[in-house]
Amino acid sequence: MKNQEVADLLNKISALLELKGENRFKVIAYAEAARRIENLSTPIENLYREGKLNQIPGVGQSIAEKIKDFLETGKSAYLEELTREVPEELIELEKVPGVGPKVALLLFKELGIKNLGDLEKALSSNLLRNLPRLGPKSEENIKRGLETLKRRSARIPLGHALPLAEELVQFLKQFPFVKQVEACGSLRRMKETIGDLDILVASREEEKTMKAFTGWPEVQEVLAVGPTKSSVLTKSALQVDLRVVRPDSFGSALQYFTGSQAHNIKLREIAIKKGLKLNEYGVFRVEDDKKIAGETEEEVYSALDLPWIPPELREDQGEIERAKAGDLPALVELKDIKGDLHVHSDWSDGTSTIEEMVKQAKAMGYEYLAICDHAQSLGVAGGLTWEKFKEQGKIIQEISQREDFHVLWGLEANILAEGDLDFPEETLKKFQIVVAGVHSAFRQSKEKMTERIVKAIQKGVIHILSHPTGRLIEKRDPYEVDVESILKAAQKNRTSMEINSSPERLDLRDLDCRKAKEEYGIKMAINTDAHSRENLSLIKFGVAVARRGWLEKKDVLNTYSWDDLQGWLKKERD
Ligand code: DGT
Ligand code: CA
Ligand code: CA
Repeated sequence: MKNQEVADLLNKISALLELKGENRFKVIAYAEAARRIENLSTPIENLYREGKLNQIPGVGQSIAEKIKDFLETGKSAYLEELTREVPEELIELEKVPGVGPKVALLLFKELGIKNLGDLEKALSSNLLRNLPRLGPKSEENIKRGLETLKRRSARIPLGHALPLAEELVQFLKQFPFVKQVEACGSLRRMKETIGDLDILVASREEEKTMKAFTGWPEVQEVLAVGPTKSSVLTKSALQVDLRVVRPDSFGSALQYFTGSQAHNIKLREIAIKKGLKLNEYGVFRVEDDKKIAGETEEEVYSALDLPWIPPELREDQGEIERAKAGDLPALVELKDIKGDLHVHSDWSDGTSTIEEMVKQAKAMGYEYLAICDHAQSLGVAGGLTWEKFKEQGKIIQEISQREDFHVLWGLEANILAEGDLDFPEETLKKFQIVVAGVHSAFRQSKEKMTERIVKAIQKGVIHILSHPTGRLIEKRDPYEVDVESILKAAQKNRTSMEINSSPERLDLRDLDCRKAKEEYGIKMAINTDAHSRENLSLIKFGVAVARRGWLEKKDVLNTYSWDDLQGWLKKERD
């Protein structure tokens, strides 16, 4: 089905016509046709074959020609003609607050500015103030506009967005006219970064809901207010879109605005094949337009003969096919987690005592906790010598007995530049659990880094490889490393891969988790790497990554009972 592609093409043409300063009605006609086609319930190829393009509301002779050309050749001669006059990149430029189509064209014609980078350069040399119709004031406006756009377009880590979303949901719930509230979009799918926040409200009082929303104390700027949709910018520069629907459409709207878009497109195709129409208002029979579902999400999926699909899977990565076959994975849940296998204490660079960490773990309902402080080669993090570790081991044993709780005596060893570890294998084998990871010399070549980690794994003493790719989300790229080679070595040596739950790491990432499980049968350990007792609660982010990686309970090491875990840890030493 090519409806979306055709709609994108028409939207692009509309934007370029506007840039060229063409007749307003023509600009609107293309945008309107795009909107109609996007909401069409039949594949546009079929309408074309039956000679019925003209019957789509808003599609006249001229637009029909453009669609025909695109469907026949896979490209558009008209678009190409337009882009010879105005580069497509200018559409991006127009998004800068204060720029608009006229100014964008002016910037291009006078200064050859085509994109945001060009604009930034021109601004830094104050070139705009001398242009006709602009001046120092417009220049200042555009400068600020560019800053705003840059802030707005950066993706926000899930760890920052989730608490804010939870706060907003609680805030809205206190109003009696708000019947239901839910965060949707990429946040509900628990993606590691969030573009903007999408909030859905069920209410019969749209106006009051909008007032309540724009009155949220976190709001910095109201971007748009409409009857059913409003957008604001928070003080932390996150854009929030809010939609209001009637309660009987809440389920279908929740489904629609949760996305992903790719997942939704597939669902719509299934609906069409069944003679149904699916949109944010409900599921409708095409023949008589009768609504057959919409109040709950379960109902919507069920109308398409599908079981409810967990939001974390809705990325069109095979989940719909598996759902059809009744073969969806039973995803691991937070309540399945029985302990944390990688935390630090104030013996190295943590801020809580071992006892505080243990008390917190008990309060969370865990059965076990592994204290894995840094070792001597990591001087900056207060790494411990073997003597110190021995001393700590005794204390851990005492606390374990006193608290009647399984505390594992472990360490987080460093994989040094040449693939060696802080202590010889014989010493490492004395610990109950060995976690190891890269903490220095990040800038090696890909071959060197891969070789280094593989060599460390092959020593056969590492139970868990911590933060396997070393990335810091939106801050530091993963170090250059061949993940496949590491997974291969891990499979051979029965080493577990960590899913580091720290929201700035989330490492291993979702796609690699799925690969590790499906292609290598590797067990993952969802750890927090907490350096304080508060941070033990970050485990939920690791669980989200695991779920996005299709992991079930049996794939996750720290869902094991204490007995099974001990068995696994010992087996690794054979
Ligand atoms: P983000 O914000 O970039 O992290 O990603 P999402 O998935 O939250 O995307 P967003 O905010 O643009 O839209 C939220 C959901 O609404 C999206 O996942 C699917 C649905 N949606 C939005 N616009 C469209 C559209 O034009 N067509 C379709 N089929 N679905 C859409
Ligand atoms: Ca979003
Ligand atoms: Ca949005």
